[in-house]
Amino acid sequence: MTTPAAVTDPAAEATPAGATDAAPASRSSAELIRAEEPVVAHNYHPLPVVLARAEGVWVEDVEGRRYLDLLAGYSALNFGHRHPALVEAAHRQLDRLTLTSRAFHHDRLAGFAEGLAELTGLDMVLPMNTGAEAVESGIKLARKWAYEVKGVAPDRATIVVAAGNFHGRTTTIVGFSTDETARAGFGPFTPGFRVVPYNDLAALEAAVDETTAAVLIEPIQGEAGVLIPDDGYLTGVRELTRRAGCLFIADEIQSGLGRTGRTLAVDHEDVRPDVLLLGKALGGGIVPVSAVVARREVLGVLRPGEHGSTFGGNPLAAAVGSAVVELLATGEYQRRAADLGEVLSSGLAALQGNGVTGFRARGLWAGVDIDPALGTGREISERLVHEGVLVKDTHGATIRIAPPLTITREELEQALAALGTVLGQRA
Ligand code: IF1
Repeated sequence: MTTPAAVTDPAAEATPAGATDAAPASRSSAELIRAEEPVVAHNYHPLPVVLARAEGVWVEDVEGRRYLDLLAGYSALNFGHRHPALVEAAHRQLDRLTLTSRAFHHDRLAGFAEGLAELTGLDMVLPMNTGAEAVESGIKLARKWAYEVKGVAPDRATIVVAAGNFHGRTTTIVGFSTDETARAGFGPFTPGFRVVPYNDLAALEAAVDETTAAVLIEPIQGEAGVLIPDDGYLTGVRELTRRAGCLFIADEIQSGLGRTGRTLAVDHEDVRPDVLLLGKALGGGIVPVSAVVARREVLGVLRPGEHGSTFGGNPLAAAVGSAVVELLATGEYQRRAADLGEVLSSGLAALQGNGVTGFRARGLWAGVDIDPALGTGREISERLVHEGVLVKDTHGATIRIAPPLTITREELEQALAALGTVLGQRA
């Protein structure tokens, strides 16, 4: 396919620093897309761009076209592509020690856990790799806690979750999804989950009983279209779970680590969950790093042999994770997300009625509903590629905007202008 020249970044050199090495393939974008078809599983339908290098907010395809990355690896790239401090931390660690397994101690784990506990206001860290692993680990932890501390009868523990959830792709997790595409064809599923409507405290109250180990929710539902619950919902969940004697597990894998303008999305209501699930940006866009962070009385129930991971908490992951924690400890990224979030929201408000039928935004994160007359979310995303902007649709006519928190005001305005252009075009 032929894509017109992407938006150019006037501040940048022709190619990002470090891009002088020979291209790994001389095949064109079109050839590479065709080459994937017979050999790569079709569990995705990517936009037709083939990226070869990136720096900061900008990505570049095989033909040298540049795009503003407004997806940021589903928030795994909160600090942009190849943030210098994170790349340096990774390089330094690559030259010293990369993997030990947890059969031995290593010299990076204590610092990582101390930093993360301090950043989140909790006590202990269970390091894992992917988000789904952190969620699975949180589920196991809640059940263990329910049997050992709460005294739930053996094998009777339940976990209450919300409709519209997205917590990952394992069989247990898709078993309590309400998205038929994610779930259908993958049963039989793990029992022990109750689904209630999101943002509905009365329904939650009715679902919680003496078997309940935990309530597991996203403080903002990402895949559902960046659904922000009413003010007071998270406080209500905190109070309800405390009263009911069960754990509050917040999945902040997507909402956490600066995205919403605070370190955590629960910070907007000054709420501290018992268990926090983190992932994505914790690995700085370099390596998969996730974690279960919790109070000592909770994580303390896990003993040797009961849970683990070959790669969880490895030296490279811990070094990068520590550097991420250091970036967040400055507060700079949270401030940027809050300030630029206002630019994003007012830009989207200006498009309201001009192709945008509604939007939900917090910090540098927005779900934007597009007038279906203008095309599907997918079609809008494809047209934005031609304007040099990368986003991803969610369900139906909603697109998701989540740029790196390092984006400048000018770049954000450029992206909003591109959206305005695309919405002004007729399907
Ligand atoms: C895909 C969405 C984003 C998550 C929350 C756990 C996980 C995720 C709140 C699992 C993962 C992903 C995975 C990605 C698409 C994506 C996503 F569209 F589904 F909602 F980010 F917007 N909890 N989210 O959002 O983490 O195991 O993937 O590391 O392609 O499935 P993971």
